[in-house]
Amino acid sequence: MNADAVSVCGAPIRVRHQGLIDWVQEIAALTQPTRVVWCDGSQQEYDRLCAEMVETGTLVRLNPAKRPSSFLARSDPSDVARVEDRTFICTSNRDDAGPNNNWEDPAKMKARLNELFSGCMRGRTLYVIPFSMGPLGSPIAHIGVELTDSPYVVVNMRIMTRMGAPVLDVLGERGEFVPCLHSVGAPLMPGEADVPWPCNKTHKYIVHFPETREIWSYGSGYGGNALLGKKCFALRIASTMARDQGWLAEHMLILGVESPQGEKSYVAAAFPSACGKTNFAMLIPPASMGGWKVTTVGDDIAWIKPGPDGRLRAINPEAGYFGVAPGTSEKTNFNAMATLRENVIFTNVALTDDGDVWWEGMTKEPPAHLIDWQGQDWTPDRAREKGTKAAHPNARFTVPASQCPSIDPSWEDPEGVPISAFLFGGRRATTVPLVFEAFNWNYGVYMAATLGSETTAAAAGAQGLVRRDPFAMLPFCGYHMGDYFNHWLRMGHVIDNPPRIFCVNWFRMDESGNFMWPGFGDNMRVLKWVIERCQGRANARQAVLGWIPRYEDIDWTGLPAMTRAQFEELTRIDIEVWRQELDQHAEWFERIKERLPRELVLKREMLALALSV
Ligand code: TSX
Ligand code: MN
Repeated sequence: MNADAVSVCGAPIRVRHQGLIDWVQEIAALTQPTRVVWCDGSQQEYDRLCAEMVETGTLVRLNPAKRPSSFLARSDPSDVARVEDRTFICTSNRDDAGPNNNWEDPAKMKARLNELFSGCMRGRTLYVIPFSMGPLGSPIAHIGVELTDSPYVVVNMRIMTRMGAPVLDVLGERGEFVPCLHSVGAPLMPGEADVPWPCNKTHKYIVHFPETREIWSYGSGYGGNALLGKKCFALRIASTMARDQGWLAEHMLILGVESPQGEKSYVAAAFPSACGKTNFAMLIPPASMGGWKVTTVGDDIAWIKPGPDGRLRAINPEAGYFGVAPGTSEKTNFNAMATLRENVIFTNVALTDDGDVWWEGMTKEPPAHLIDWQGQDWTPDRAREKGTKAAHPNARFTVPASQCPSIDPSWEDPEGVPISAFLFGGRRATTVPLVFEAFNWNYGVYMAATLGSETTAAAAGAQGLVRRDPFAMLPFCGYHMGDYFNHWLRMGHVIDNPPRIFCVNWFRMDESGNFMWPGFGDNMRVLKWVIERCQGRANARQAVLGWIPRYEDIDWTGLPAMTRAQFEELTRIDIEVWRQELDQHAEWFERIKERLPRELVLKREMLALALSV
C-alpha cells in the first residue's frame, strides 16, 4: 500500500505515519478484505455510507418530515448488548487483571485471535478510522485508530468521536495511537449474500492488552463491543494509562452549575446503570429556584488530569451520546428529546407507521400499531398477551452532543473544565440518605469503593438485591480493582486541593414503596447544597457517615410539599441497618483480597466503631 490511500469518496487522503501504514497493511494481509478504505470523516462520506446501508437493508431511513437525516438499525436478536463474559484483560501477570476481570495469557489469546481474524474480512471492506478521544490536540485527549469491516461502526464512530483526516494531521509522522481492531466475524464467500446485521453467533471476543495498549474485538457489531473508542479505549485501556501516568479515566458524567449570580462550577458524577445518569447530566432546574442553570459537558465518561494550577481538569472524551432510549421522554429528559430531533442513528427501537420511532416510556399511550425491534408487527393488545416489548430494553440512540440544548459552552475546551466535586450515587430503596458529604478524600474513596445499586426488577417496596459497583467501574476498570482504589487514594495527595466527595441517592422509598424524593429537576436542590458546600457557604450537621444537610440548609422554593419530618426521614441513618451494610462491605472487600488498600480496611473499622457507640 502506498501512502496515498483511497478514501470512501475516492479522493486520496495523505497518511504520513509509517507505523500506522505498516499496521493497516499487516491487518489487511491477515484479514483479507476485498478493499481498504481510509475514512476522511467528511459529511459526504457519512451520507454515502448511510445510503449504502439503506440499500443493503442495514439501515431504514426515517421519515425526513418527522426525523430529518435519521436512521434505524435492527440488530441480530442475539447481538443486543455488551458481552461481559466474553470480555478479557490480557496481562502477563494474571493478578494484574484482578478479580474484577476475565483474564487470559496474552500470547495464548493472540494465537487464538490470529486464528479467528485470519481471512475474517473476506468479501468485505476494511475501513480505517482515525479518531481522537477528546478535542483535537487537547493535552487531555488521546488518539486511536479503529480498523473495522462494519460501515455501521464507521458512521457511529463519526458521531461518537472526532474522526477522520484532521486526526491524521494531529498524529503526524510518529504520534502515539491505540490500535483498535474490530471485525463482525462474518466473512462472505464469493457470491454469498450479506445479511442486514452480520455478526458471529458462536464466537465473540472483546479483548484488551493493557501492557501494549491494544484492543481486539471479534464477532459483535453492537455498541460497547464494536465502537472501540468508548468502553474499550476510553475506560478499560485509558484507566491503565491513567494509573501509569497519574490521571483519572472515569465512568462519570460532567455537568456545569451556574448560580443566578453567574458563578460557574463543575461536578463529575458516577452512577451504576439504570440510575438516570444521562437524565441527571441534562437536568433542567425548577424555574422556581430563580435562575440556577445546569449545563452538560458529558453524560458517560470523564478524563481528568491535574492541570498546571494543580486543580483537576476534566474533558468529555466523546463527541456524542450513545444512550438508552427506553424510559427517555419529554418528562424524564426534555433536553435529550430535543437533542434527538435530527441526525440520529437509532438501534433496536420500534418503527411507527409514519416512519418515526417509538420506545417504551416515550409517551404514556403507545401507538396503535408499530414494527417492533425485530421487524415484526406489534400492537398494544398483542404486547399485553405475549409480554413482548416494541423496543429492546437496551435500544440506543447515537447523536451528536453538539445538538443538546444544555451543552456547556466550554464542553470542547482543550484545557478541560475545573472539577469542584465528585458525586457517587446508587439506587437504594433503604439505607443511603438523599445526600451526604464525606469527611475527607480517603473517606470518600471508601464510600465510592463500596458503592452499591439495587437491581431494578425488584417490585416496589420489596428489598432489591444490592450489587456492588465500585465507582460504577466494575465492568470497565482495565486492571485490579484493589490497585484502582489505591490509585484514587494516591491522587488525593497528588492534587493540592482535591474536590470534595458526596454520596447521593434519589431512590429512597417509604414503607409503602413510594419514592420519598421527587428526583429529576428537583435534584437541583441537592446540587445547589453541594456547590455551596464547596464554596464554604452551606451549613450541615455532622452525622456518623458525613455532613448531612438539615431541612433549613436546602432551598425549598417551589417545593412546599416536602415537610421537615419527611426530609428527616429521607436523610435518616439507621444505625442497625448500617451495621449490616458494613458487614456487606467486609464481604465485598474479601473478594478484592490482598491488594485492598489497608487505608480502606481502616476506614471501615473507624466507621464500625462510630456505629457501635
Ligand atoms: O433519571 C432519574 N433521575 C435523575 C434525573 C435527573 N430517574 C429515572 C430512573 C432512572 C432510569 C428517577 N426516577 C429519578 C431521578 O432523580 N428519581 C426517580 C424515582 C421517581 C420516579 C417517579 C417520581 C418520582 C421519583 N414521580 C412521579 O412519577 C410523579
Ligand atoms: Mn456508561
